Formats: sequence, structure tokens, C-alpha cells
Amino acid sequence: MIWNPRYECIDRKELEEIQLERLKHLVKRLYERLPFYKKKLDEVGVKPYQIKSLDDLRLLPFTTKDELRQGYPYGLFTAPLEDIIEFHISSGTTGKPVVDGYTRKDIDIWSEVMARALASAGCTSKDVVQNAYGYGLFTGGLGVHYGAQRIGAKTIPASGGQTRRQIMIMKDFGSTILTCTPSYALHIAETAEEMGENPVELPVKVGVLGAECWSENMRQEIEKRLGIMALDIYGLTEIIGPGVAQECEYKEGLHIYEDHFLPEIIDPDTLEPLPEGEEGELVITTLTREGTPLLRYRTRDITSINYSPCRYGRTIARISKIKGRTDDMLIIRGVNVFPSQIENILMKVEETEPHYQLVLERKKGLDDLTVEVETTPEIFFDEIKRLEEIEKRIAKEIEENLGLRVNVKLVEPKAIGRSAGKAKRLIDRRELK
Ligand code: DLL
Repeated sequence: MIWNPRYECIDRKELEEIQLERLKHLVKRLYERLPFYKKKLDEVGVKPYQIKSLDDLRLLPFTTKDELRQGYPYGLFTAPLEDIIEFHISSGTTGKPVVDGYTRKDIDIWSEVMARALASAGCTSKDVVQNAYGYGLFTGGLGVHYGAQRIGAKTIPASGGQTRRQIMIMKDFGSTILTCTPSYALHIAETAEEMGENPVELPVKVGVLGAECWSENMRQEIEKRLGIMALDIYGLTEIIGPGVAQECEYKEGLHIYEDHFLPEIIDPDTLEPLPEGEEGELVITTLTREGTPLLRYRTRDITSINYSPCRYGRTIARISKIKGRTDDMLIIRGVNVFPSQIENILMKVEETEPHYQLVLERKKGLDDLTVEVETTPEIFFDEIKRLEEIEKRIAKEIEENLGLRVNVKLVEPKAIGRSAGKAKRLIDRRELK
């Protein structure tokens, strides 16, 4: 279902006119109100009146996560504090966190884009949305909540965790849509099995899954295990939260809500814009945000963009499934690899379970990667020879596909920690001295 055909199926020329008007307004507002941006624009010698076409976007400076951190807590607020009605704060692993401040209009925009996202997954007012994204400072819980409420769906604010109770609620309330991270969806399936339930028979039909990287083969695994259609949702705290982009049932890319979020793909090294179809870093300018709008924000997420209309009739651009983050890319003995590429290979191995982690160590001055992946009890307690044979086969598969030599270690069921939110895939044990 298309929630807002006016904007999701808009003529591109009209969309570009709207985008340009919004961009001009944004640059003027930032220049006049925010010393941070005035300084940055002065540094590159651009005055707001010089923005005359969408191509002039290239004249504008980028914004980075470090700059947002330096501005903590209020340095990048453009609206007066008295107009702010909600904060979200990302849990950065290092340094100061990143804050997003929302005005009432920002919450309205968030509800709108999230309604579009959920409707793309087929959500109507008849649906029961079990929202197992964490409620709190993380944007997943409330973002999905606002969208489901806008549609008028029955929202269950389950939040993450208490997995057995999630399954009970799912059955008792007939939840038709599950929203959570892909790794948590798998954990729900596994817990249902432990409870003697057949996960495929649970009432959920669609999963709106995101907040972490997941490969195409992981999708197939989730769809098979839970008997659902698993769709990808993308977003980030800095921009608004979930609802920046969402797949429709054709699964041919995530529709990005371009009337609010102006996308570009750049080469992360040269910072030059890349043509349609080429893979690079996603950069987003928020066209309508009031609280904490951003110019050319470098997301660090790697994807490509496609401007052709989708089969369903949406004309807005689509980004491809996120391949990884520039800062998660591993460079091992000269080979660049994203964890999602390893995941894609692991998911095809019959003898393993979809739970893995990558352990990075430094041996004799060289980075050394061990892929730990769970196997079934039957295999784990089988002959060592069989385990070794499977480990060798997986390592060979990874080397043939990615040109990367890794150690593979099969571990027993449940050896790898489960998370109700984002899974921790990479354990970095290198001592950088
Ligand atoms: O993860 C917002 C969100 C909540 C998105 C619920 C989808 C569903 P942050 O915690 O700020 O916000 O993390 C943002 O997570 O830059 C990506 O690296 C990653 N990410 C988010 N969605 C996807 C996805 C939320 N669908 C960061 N695929 C982003 C891959 C994703 N990575």
C-alpha cells in the first residue's frame, strides 16, 4: 500500500523543484541561525543566495559525526530550545553521543515517513504491530510507534527482550507485523522452537527489520525460519531515526523519502559525488527538519542509488541494501571486506546456524580473523574430523569468494551472545601498540 502517493509517486521534475526550494530555505536558515554552519559556509565562501540549482549542493560543506559530537549537547540545535519536545541520543561506542532534538513538526515528519515505511510493508489499521525495537533513547521504538499510530494500527510497545513473553503476546494478540532487528527476529524464532512452538505457525506475516547490517542470505534464513516476508528498514538517529528508507514487497531497494531526505552517494576518499548505480558512502541533507537539520551529513553507510521508478509505481529513488559502514570495513592483509559479505557466505552453509561473530586479533604483527559460527548439537558432538572438514570447507568458500584467508571455528549452540537489539558481530582483540 502506498501511504502518500502525492510524494511517493511524484513526478521527478516536480520533486526536484520542491527539493530546491527546501534546500534554499534550509541553507538560509542555517546560515542565519547557527554559528556552526555560518562558519562552515563562510569557510567555503558560499552565501545562501548562491544556491540556485540542486547541483549547487556540491558547493556546500559536509557534516561529520565528529562535528556533531563536538557540538554535544545543544551545539547543532537550529530551533529554539523551547520548541523542542523530544530528544533521542545515540549510544556511540566512543566519545560523546550524538543528540537529535525534535520539534513538534519534526515528530510529525517522523510519523509521516514511518507511516509510509510501514504501509510499504502492507501495514493497515487492521494490523497488530508488535514493536520489539527498544523504547528509550534509541530511535527504533518510538519511531515505529509514531508511524503505526499514524496508520491507526494496533501497536504493542513490546520493546526488546523478554523473548518468551514476546512469543506469548504474539500468539495471544495475533500480531501480524513484527518490528525488530534481524538478529532479534532470529532469536525469537529460536526461542519459539525451545518453547515447543513452530515459529512458522506464529501469526506474524511481515517483519520490518533494520538498525543493523544484514545480508540477502540472512533475509532468506529469517523468512524460512519464521515463515514471514522480511523487509529492510533504514535510518539513523542523526537524520531522524528509522524511516529514512524502506523496502516494499518487491525487495528491489529501499525507497528513500527524498522530499525530506536529499541523498547523494560520494566516494569516501575523494569526496566526489558518484554516478547512479555506483557504490559509495551515503550522504544526506535533511530538507525539512527543524530541530537539528543537517547539511550533507556523511552517514558512513555504503550503498548505491537508483532513480528508476519501481514496479509498484513509486518514483522516489531507491538505495541498495546497506553493505556495511566505512568504519566497519576490515582490511586484512590488504584485502578489504565487510562483515556482511562473510555473513552472506555463512548463511549458505547447511551445517551451521545463523549466529556468528568475527574475532580480530593481531598475530606476529599481522591482523588475523577468526570466524566463529554456531553449529547444530548433532554436528558439534559428532566426530572432530567432521567438524574440521566443515571448518575447512567454509574457510575455502570465503577464500574463493572474497580472496581472504580466515580461520573458521565451529562453536556449540548458543555459544555466541544473543541481543535484543543490534548484534555485536565484530570482537576486536588487537592490541594496537
Ligand atoms: O538504528 C535507527 C533505526 C531503528 C533504523 C530501527 C532501522 C530500524 P542508530 O542507532 O543511530 O539508528 O544507528 C544508525 O545503523 O548509520 C547504519 O550503519 C545502521 N543501520 C540502520 N538501519 C540499517 C539497515 C538506527 N537497514 C546506523 N541496514 C546506520 C544496515 C543499518 N544498517
